[in-house]
Amino acid sequence: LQLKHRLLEAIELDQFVLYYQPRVDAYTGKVCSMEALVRWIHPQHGLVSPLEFIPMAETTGLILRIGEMVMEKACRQIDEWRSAGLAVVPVSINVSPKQFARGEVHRQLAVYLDRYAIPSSLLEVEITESAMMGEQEEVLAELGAIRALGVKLHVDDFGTGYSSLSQLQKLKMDVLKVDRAFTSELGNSREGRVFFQAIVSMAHALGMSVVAEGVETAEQLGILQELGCNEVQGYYLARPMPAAAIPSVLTQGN
Ligand code: G
Ligand code: G
Ligand code: NA
Ligand code: MN
Repeated sequence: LQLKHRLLEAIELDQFVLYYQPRVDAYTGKVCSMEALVRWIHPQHGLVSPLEFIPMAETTGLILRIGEMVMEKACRQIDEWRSAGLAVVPVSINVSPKQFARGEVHRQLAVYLDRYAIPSSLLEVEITESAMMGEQEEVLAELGAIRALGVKLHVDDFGTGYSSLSQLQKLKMDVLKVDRAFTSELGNSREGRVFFQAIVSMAHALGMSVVAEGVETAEQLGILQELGCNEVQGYYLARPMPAAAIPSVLTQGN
């Protein structure tokens, strides 16, 4: 209850910022896109991780306001970078299950893309498997409406839920982000590698691109290159960073 109250206050005082974590092409090392990750700048505690407030935001419904705020902040930031003449790469935002279930994400995307005059190819949406487990017709309608805008869809944390790759293909997901639990197994066991290899092969056969999350070592990156993984994200390549650090990443990487 206390956290809920403080979260509400934080929304009203606009105490949130977005950090950005680059994703790079597994072979060229070129920055091809990035993920927006929300942070709460708490007046006493400093930077607070979403792990500490997203769950509460979900149960209280405050995630609806935070989610829309994240969408607007990402669009405003993309507009600023474009106005500064930077070669902006697509930015993905995380959409939570409750937010997705509302069926309003596509309408909000249309509003902010229009307000900031952003090409829809520059904004992408990440959704977990569990968020797509609702009524199939409604899920299909919302995903279709998002895609109709030209916004690509990522399956976040793939492998932690129960969806099959064929289900994801029916939902026409564009990008499979393999959960970092599987990336961390890569150097440890033959099974880990075989498992990842199977995911990459099937995803490619079904027309989906593959991102490995949580890449922390050169060894993992090397294996992922052998497996044909498309893009990599993780501390080994780049940590989430404040918006001010992004211009140098974009000019270096492109
Ligand atoms: O940035 P960090 O690794 O601390 O994020 C922790 C968790 O919070 C991750 O699961 C991430 O997906 C989630 N998260 C980060 N930013 C957002 C956001 O803007 N919206 C939602 N719904 N989740 C987010
Ligand atoms: O659930 P989601 O995939 O959105 O989680 C993103 C979170 O993962 C972010 O909070 C980010 O800080 C964290 N993250 C990004 N790269 C790495 C990594 O290489 N290792 C670990 N342990 N966490 C990472
Ligand atoms: Na994510
Ligand atoms: Mn993820």
